[in-house]
Amino acid sequence: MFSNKEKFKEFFLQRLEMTCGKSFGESTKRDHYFTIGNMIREYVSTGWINTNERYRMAKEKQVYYLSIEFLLGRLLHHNLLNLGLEDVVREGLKDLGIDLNELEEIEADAGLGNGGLGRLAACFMDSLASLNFPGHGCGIRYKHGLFEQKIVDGYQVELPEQWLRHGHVWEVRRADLAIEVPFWGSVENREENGQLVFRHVGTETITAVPYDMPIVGFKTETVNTLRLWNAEASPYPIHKDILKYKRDTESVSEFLYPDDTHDEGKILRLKQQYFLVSASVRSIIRSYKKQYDTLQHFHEHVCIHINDTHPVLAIPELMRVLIDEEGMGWDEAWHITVNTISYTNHTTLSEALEKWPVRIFQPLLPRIYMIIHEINERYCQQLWDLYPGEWDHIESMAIIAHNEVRMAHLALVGSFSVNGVAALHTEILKKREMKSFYQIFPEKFNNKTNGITHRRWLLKANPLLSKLISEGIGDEWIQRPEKLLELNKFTEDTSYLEQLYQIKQQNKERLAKRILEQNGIVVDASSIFDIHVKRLHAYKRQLLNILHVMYLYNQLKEDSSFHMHPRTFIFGAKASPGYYYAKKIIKLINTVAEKVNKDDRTNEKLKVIFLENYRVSLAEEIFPGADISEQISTASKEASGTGNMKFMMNGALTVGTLDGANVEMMERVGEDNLFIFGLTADQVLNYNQHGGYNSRDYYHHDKRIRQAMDQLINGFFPDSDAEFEPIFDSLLSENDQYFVLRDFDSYVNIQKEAGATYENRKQWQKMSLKNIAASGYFSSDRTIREYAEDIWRIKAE
Ligand code: 26V
Repeated sequence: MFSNKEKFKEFFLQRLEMTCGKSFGESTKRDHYFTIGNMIREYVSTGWINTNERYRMAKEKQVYYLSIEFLLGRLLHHNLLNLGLEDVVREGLKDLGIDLNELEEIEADAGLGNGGLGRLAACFMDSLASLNFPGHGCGIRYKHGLFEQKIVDGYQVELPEQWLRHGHVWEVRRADLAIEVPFWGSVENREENGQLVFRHVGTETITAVPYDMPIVGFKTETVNTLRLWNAEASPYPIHKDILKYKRDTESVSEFLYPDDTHDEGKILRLKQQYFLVSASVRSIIRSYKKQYDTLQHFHEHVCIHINDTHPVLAIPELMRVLIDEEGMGWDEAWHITVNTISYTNHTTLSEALEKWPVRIFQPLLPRIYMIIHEINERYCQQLWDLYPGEWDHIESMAIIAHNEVRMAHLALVGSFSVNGVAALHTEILKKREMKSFYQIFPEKFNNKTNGITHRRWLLKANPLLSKLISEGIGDEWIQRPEKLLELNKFTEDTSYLEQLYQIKQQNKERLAKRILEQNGIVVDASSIFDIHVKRLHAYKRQLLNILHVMYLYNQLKEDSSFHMHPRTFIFGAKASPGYYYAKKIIKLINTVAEKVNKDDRTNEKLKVIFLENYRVSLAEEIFPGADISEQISTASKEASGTGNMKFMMNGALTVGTLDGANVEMMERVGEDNLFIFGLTADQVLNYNQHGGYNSRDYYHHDKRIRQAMDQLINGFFPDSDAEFEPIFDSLLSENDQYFVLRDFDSYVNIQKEAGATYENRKQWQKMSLKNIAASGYFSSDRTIREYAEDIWRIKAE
């Protein structure tokens, strides 16, 4: 049906009538979108069946990537591109008067994630399939993905996101493969043939129904599976209040990260985690048993990867199945479990390290709790042998202590591999955060620097640049992104550099158009587009950026000789609904924007834009239009960052600290080709350990800082009363935990240098080209190959 344009049109019109029950004349854009989507999904199904068949026959080792988040974004264009069908479909639709780009805009983002961790999972899915690895995803089919952000009066307002409202063409419901997941109840034990046997009774069960999505590799036959579990009421409920039971049950897959400030929310989150893990582990074992008679060699054929600690209950769940359902002894089950599970750590922030109160955990998951308790007992015994008498040390490493279950400790003990996501992050894990674990399990620790799929973030998001690259070095880079290095031969080629510049301008115009549509503000594409997009968090220091903007504004107002190249500061960020401070920063950015954009004395030079509802599809328009990429986290706090790589691949220059993967970006592109400033991780960690930082000194001795900070509280922003006092206090009375004031001067200087460099057009383009050339290393294809080889030990088909 896609062999040529004419055939495609014929099928399309036929299918439109069949699926929508309308004539072409009556049909809407949405009907067109769904028709195309359905056609593609069906087209893919043969490859999907064949891939599964191949995996079954070949008995190759499989990896399952368990993640509480999959931030996929839109799939129509992505699938067309990977299948090599884009041209036929675009041309065919054009003949019918339909614009493919408009249809793409109809698709809702599958936004089942909150930030880097979820987007990484999505990039990994693409690389696994594109490299023909037998790797599948397991997640939750949230009814509402990450909230939709509206900005009202400068404040963030959250609306429930509705990606499933019109149905989702890329999923297939597999009710026949549903799994019952038990909660609550109690554990009975009795002796059978001289062995203690456990039974979990009096449970309330939730039915996990899989929705499978095909993950289409780029120009390959491989179609892997992303299985998302939907929570539904059991078909045979024994409850009196059926409606309440149904509501409670379905709530498990209703929202991503429900509010956990109260016990009810905590229970729901823990339920989600066990729901994902139990359904996934048991469905993995179910397929395994179709091929193998015993589970004794399970770990040689299956790897279960846990993306951060949210799916860590896969460890006790696998133990439970092996012991309670398969009748295995503890030691054998433990051997298999530890050798099946691998774990990635994505953050060292202590507030993000999960801990569950035993009073919540034990009643909800009594059998799982028993198993964790036993794991802890045996492990603490080992610790005792290693560190006799050192109670405090043992307690600090225990899995259960102070009436809490520590999920990261369970992951460290129950897996064979623990990896960080950038070299610096892994070193910090080994030397500091997880030092005591590294001492006893050094062989488990390894680094896998993150990557991004260059197919979505360059080939799809930036077609103009992709074309120029292919004209320069051929199109082999699409299969082998490390070939982008060949672009370095153009660093002295004025004509090539000029084309690069023109493309950047066109992408900036496109972004400017989006800004005009969304914000009603005209921005000048000849200004520097300086962009800061990521989740809003104090450590990511959007505050440092906006204080610098305030400083520039003050300079422009006060010093008529102050020169700066015109700049448009663009922000995009969602704050967690309960994160009060982060929401204040959003309000501050919008308040500054309001003032600065309206000031006719300065707004030729300085504009501030807050793009609401930052998400994957918007990001795809933002990265290609960036000149400067803001990666300014307090050193040591950002585990890796992946936005930094997307900017780099699209030719933006980084203004950044030596944090996360920025360090490796610098090593690859050379320190002259980005703008590095601020404290190093060692300096920050040193301050944290030994003190010695007093933010007041910076407030008192630096006029620029004092002026901008005073403006937060002195009525400079009309109607804002005490609005920004918490920000002022965090910097002063709370001694500026993230070293914003400490790094301010060095940030101002590097920004000045970046501005001056931009005015040397050729120099800038040369640096930009070198960044694109060096970005190939940060393709997730490289990352996935490393995981496949060093951790999962899987082979490409
Ligand atoms: C964050 C949040 C925030 C919202 C409420 C619930 C919740 C639960 C867990 C977390 C931890 C998120 C960890 C994370 O996303 N880490 C990011 O992982 C990226 C991929 O490895 C990495 O590039 C980023 O540096 C790191 O922050």
